[in-house]
Amino acid sequence: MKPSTPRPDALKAALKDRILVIDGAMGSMIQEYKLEEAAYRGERFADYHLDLRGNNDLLTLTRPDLIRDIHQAFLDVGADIIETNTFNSTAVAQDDYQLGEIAEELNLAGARLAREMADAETAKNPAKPRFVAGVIGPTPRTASISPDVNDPGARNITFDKLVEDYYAAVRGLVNGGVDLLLIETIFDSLNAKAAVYAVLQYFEDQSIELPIMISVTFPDTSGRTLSGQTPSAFWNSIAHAKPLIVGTNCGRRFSEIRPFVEELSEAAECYFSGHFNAGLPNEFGEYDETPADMHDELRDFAQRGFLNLVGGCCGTTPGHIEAIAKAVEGIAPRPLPELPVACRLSGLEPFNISADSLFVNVGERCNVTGSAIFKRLILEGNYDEALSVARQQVENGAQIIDVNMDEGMLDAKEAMVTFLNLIASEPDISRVPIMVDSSKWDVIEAGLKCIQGKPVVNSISLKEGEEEFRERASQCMKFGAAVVVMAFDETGQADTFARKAEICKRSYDILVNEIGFPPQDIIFDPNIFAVATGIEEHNNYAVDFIEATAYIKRELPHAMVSGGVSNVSFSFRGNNPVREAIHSVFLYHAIKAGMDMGIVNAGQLAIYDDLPAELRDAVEDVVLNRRDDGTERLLDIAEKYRGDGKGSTQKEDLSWREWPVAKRIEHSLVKGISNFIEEDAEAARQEAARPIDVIEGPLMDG
Ligand code: THG
Repeated sequence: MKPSTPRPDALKAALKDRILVIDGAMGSMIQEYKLEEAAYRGERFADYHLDLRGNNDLLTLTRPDLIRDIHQAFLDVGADIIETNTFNSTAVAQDDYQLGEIAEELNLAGARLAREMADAETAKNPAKPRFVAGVIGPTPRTASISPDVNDPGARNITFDKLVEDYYAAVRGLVNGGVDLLLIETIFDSLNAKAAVYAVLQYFEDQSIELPIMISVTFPDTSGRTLSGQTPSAFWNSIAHAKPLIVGTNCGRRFSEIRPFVEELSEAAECYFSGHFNAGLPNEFGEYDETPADMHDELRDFAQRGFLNLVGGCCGTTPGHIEAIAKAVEGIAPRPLPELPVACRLSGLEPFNISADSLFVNVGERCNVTGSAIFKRLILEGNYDEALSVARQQVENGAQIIDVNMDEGMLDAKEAMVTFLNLIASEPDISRVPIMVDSSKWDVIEAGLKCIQGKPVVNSISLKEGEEEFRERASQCMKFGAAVVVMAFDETGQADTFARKAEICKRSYDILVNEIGFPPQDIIFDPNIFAVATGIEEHNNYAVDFIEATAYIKRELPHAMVSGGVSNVSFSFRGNNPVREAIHSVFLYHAIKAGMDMGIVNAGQLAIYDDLPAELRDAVEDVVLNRRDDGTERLLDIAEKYRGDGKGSTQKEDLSWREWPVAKRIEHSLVKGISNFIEEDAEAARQEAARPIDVIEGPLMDG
């Protein structure tokens, strides 16, 4: 990286010092001029074959005088940052006027013009430097929402096209001299992730770095983005950009969205901004919030310590910005929060895993090699039913869903994309993060391009050498994905403790120390292999995994450990009760050693303490490799527990319903049984002196 330039440093210094002010609306200011078609065309487009009225970004070329005046008006009332007139200067947006090819030129010209204005102002008063934010708009298309209500998996823009267009926009803005890049008015986090990808790729290609600002829109009072994410889920999706500033703009009036703005401010680890509309346009297309309204609301918000940067969006005039600047004058800026280290994933909702989190269940069933049913559904093209496999897992407690389409008979890439796009339109599934599972990198990449949340890549490894490993890990950083790293190197899969430890350590050093991968986003998988196979060399596999887990948790700070739990019991295929017992015993010991998460059959995990003692002891001998004849002894008793092979060691035993109510509640909570909870809570309330006693008594005990 080249050393950063003086202006970004001055911007950072100013942010430390005070609440900065960003300008108001460009669009609604232009509207005030009531321009006719001829004004938009100017000389250059006088004979253009399409109407150009409304293409505001074009005015940078055809009416630069007017754009200058607007910039000047906002500089005059004290704006520290002015925004380039480039909201629609992406090829896909300009294509509405068949002007995609001048998109980069619009960015370059927009940036130069704002640069010139800001520099002239700074020259007048060097004590108050003015900055230029290069605006990167949302485009008229959404990458994670279908344009067709009858076809929820359809899309009218791809991630790749967005990256291409954003990349050209960024090049124009940077060449025109902007001080920071502002990805704004975000409706769909996947569009924003494409913009981030383009920016990071451009920085990498040019060996430069500029501050990034990212600003999301709350279009209604649901507390979600248009694409359905909560504020903190949104933060998790874009945090990999390491923005200097995150915030919100446009959308509803501040008072209507304040709680969501506060949630975002609390989640964001960087500086925080809000540049709000003067309300939504009323029936006459006018904005109702007066400068005085915005002054009072934002003064209060700043005083409560939420703001580092403030300004206006649609409907805000220089009058509004003057009032807002006065409102925050002298108020201390929001201090940068210090949040605990965590792996911060998201679907529509955030899912944060930190050192004191409980074990995380990753649903294994959406896997064409791991489930005969799922495979049949996908091969038949029955995606509706396939979605219900995903839904069931979430209902059964899966906190992440693994998706794997690696199957010879299938175009894995296409199946992955189809399934993920369909999941995106099912809020009860897509509220959880996705784990994209494939042995083919192009399938993983295709999957990542469909996911607006922060997913997990499953997996990368040193199998094909360091160069490819580094390359894929850096890709994950640009996509904003956590990553499963298999204990696999150039010579093969690690099967002993020593090899597992050596490979994980080497992988960690490359990731963390060489390429700056966040260690909390690394999930090691030190290989769960089947035990009790009859082959003596396999007997210590579970022990080796458990010891490797302890090593990773001890020696590789913040990294997590996962594994495919059902692998361990492959030799008992067809005998599910025994398989579940093996999983339960394995997890009991692996979790004690520090295992953070596992790919499991969610909802089919037996509870260690509930296993019949005989079975548990026999399984434990095998898992912990405690005796040479462990496998034979387990085989001897396995048939007794087989049942119909499908069933579970947890037979529907309702004898607990006879217990006292407090014990019943405790039982339900521990087992995650929801069927009786209303009935029991009500029974407990009737027995209790006060309702709060139910909460503080049996519920807390449970
Ligand atoms: N590590 C990582 N990823 C992984 C694995 C791993 N992904 C795939 C796999 N291993 C984890 N997922 C499964 C899914 C299902 C089964 C095992 C592992 C399984 N299925 C039954 C069987 O094959 O007998 C069910 C069959 C059926 O229902 O048809 O055991 O280790 N990083």
